[in-house]
Order: sequence, then structure tokens, then C-alpha cells
Amino acid sequence: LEGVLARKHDMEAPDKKAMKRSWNNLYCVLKPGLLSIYKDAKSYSHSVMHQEPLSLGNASWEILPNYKKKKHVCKLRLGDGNEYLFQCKDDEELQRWSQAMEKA
Ligand code: I3P
Repeated sequence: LEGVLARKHDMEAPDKKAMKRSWNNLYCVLKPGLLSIYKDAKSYSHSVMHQEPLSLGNASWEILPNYKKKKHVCKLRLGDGNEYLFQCKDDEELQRWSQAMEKA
């Protein structure tokens, strides 16, 4: 699965908030065990990554229905303690990413 999601870096470690906390639209590409992040589809086509791929070993994906400020938001907690929020554009996209994350 791949597509544009809004993302916010929330935590760097279980008790350490991330420094850069703004939301950014990023092109996300999910493969088994790995979420690769590109600035946009063009960067993806040129294989220019935005950051090192996020390893999904020991990761969890949780829908946040009570997140007040935005809708269709999920939390990805990585095995290394980093936490990222992702916003999908609608409920259908949220379900698609959630199902794919369960399998990844
Ligand atoms: C952040 C930005 C985020 C906001 C975050 C701010 O500021 O406004 O949208 O998260 O709040 O720190 P900046 O763009 O200057 O980095 P929310 O949209 O979730 O509120 P936070 O630090 O309370 O998470």
C-alpha cells in the first residue's frame, strides 16, 4: 500500500516528546516489515527517501477515535520507542491503512 498521509512525530522515546512536532504530508510506502517515507510521489519515483525506512518489528498501530484536533488519525508506535501520528483523508483510507498495517 502507498499514498500520501499527513504525519506528525509525537514521541522520540516513551518519556521524550519529539522536537519537530508539525504535521507534514509525506508519501508513505508500506512493504512487509518496513514503512518507507518519501517527500512526495516524484521523490518515490526517483528513489529519494525522506528518512531511513521505519522498521515495523515490534511496532503497533492504533486508531485514535478520540483525537480531538483532527479526524482519521492513527498512532504508529515503533519498537525503538518512536511514535508517529498519521492522518488519513477519510475513513475508507483509514481502514485500508489499518488492515495493511495489521498484515505488515
Ligand atoms: C506544532 C504544530 C502541530 C501541533 C503541535 C505544535 O507546532 O502546530 O500541528 O500538533 O502541538 O507543537 P510547530 O508547527 O511550530 O512545530 P497538533 O496539531 O496535534 O496540535 P503539540 O506540541 O501540542 O503536539
